Amino acid sequence: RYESYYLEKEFNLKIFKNTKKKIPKGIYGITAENFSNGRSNIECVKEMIKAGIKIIQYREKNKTINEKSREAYEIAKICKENNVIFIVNDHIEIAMLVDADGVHLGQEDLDIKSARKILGENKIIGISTHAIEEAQKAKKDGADYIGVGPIFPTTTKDRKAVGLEYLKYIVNNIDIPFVAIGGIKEHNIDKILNIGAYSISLVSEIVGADNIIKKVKIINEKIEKYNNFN
Ligand code: 3NM
Repeated sequence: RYESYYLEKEFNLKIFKNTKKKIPKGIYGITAENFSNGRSNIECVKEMIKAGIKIIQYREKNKTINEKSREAYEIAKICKENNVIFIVNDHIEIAMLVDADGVHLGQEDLDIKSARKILGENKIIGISTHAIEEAQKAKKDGADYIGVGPIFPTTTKDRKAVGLEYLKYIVNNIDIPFVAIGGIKEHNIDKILNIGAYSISLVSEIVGADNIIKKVKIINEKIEKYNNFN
């Protein structure tokens, strides 16, 4: 039992009121408390927003469902106050509970069509893809965007890198907003930008930075040099 009924009452939420937003181009922020240099997820979110990031995904694998619900609620509030899009990783029930803008699914989670039935047309549904067939299926099933990765080796997610060829394929063949992800750092982001990008996630590189605001500024300066974001 998720106690969602009680949390819903406690939070006094109105669900399904938003109209759907598009995922913005540029940096896609994701929480990762284990890689955050001792900062909490909420501290990281506040810093990422101060740095100008316009979309935040709450990704948390190690807490109880109630801890995650409460944290997601806090982050949803912060995002709303700052006009930042808020996505919940894995948990469609938490996304609904806190009236997030959308949900991000993994290949092993609920399928997109079922998620769409539950969330309706006004919410964003994204899905991680690691192979061409997964990307094609995501598009066919009506995903609003896809994750493309892990491009480079990463310790943030337990998955083998797919390499730049997969990103090239997506850029040239699949017409859907996408987030390039996995092992992307300040020192290798040019390789992504050279191929083309809609949105990019640098998870540990940003949440683990000594200074999140400075790090985001440096990354944004690199992004601005390429016109494929315009
Ligand atoms: N999803 P970092 S890779 C959360 O390929 C996540 O679907 C991936 O973290 C995917 O930027 C990944 O620290 C981890 O490597 C990305």
